[in-house]
Amino acid sequence: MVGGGCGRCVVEGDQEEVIRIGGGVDMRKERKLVVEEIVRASEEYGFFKVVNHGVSPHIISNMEEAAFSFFSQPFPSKTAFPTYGSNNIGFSGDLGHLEYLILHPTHYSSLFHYPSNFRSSVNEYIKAVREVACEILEMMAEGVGVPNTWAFSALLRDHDSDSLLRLNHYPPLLPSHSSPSNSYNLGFGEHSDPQIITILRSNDVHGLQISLPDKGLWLPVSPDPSAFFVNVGDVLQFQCSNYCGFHRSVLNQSVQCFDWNLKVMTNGRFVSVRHRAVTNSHKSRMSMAYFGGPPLNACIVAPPEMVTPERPSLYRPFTWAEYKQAAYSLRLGDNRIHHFRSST
Ligand SMILES: O=C(O)CCC(=O)C(=O)O
Repeated sequence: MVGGGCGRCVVEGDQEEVIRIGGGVDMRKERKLVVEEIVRASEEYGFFKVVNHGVSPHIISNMEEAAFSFFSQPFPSKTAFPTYGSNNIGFSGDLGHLEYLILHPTHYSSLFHYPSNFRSSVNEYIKAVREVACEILEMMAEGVGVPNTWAFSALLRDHDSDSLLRLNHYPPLLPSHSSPSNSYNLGFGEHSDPQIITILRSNDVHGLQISLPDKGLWLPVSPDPSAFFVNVGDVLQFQCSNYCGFHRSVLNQSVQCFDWNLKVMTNGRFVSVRHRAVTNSHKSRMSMAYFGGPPLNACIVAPPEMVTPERPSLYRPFTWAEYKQAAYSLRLGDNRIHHFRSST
């Protein structure tokens, strides 16, 4: 169990492995300890659980109820919403046993067609989880020694931040529909999240699995509806981010100061976690993933102070728009980070 009470787990297949990851990160603990735990987990797994995160259970249950009620509509009503999808994930032929709805928090007009109670549940939820994401990013910046701790979080707070909320509904899989050749059926195939950070939460139904770096094993993650799971995204793995000229004027900072302040990176110090969701349950599973992304024209580039002869820059500079386009044109499980390595 990742981030669970006992910190032990059994990995799928015949091979059993007990892995010590430790309990979930308790956000109410002394800040210094929280920072250390977050950095360690981000370096080792790119994944951790946070408890005592401060988001009201009321906000969470409203969002979950709104999501269940959306998915309980007849199929033709759901397909009337352009960002609703089922079974097809992305544009490259990936399939999964799920239905989903994508909501863009910064484009409030995209919620225009939804009932007002749905809209307010979404807006409240996004506001609350974005705060959690920003707080974590500020601690990460502090932990890796970035002088301005808002360096990462500013990308999510930016008016043009390309963040989104994805609601995934995995209906119960009847035994007659499950694949006889597999001990599991894929709800959402293996991938890493392209953005900076993901704040993920599910109802009390199993399904999420993470891949352990260098071990080739899948680790089932016990659900905990009172907690959030945090995925390090690809951009945070590379990251250093630096806004383009447009943003300089928006934030009204001196260019020199602004460049310095927003130069943040992990240059491969953190890893983005590969994960998947399986449907081996007879219960409906609902997951809600907030993906914190930078503005489209944010430049992702390693800053000189993090690049040394011993640790040369791993990735070439690129914009988030460029990376996003690559991510969307490849298969879900493809290694897209590889295309942005300095040597290619
Ligand atoms: O349902 C889950 O737990 C994972 C969902 C996921 O990986 C995604 O939406 O990208």
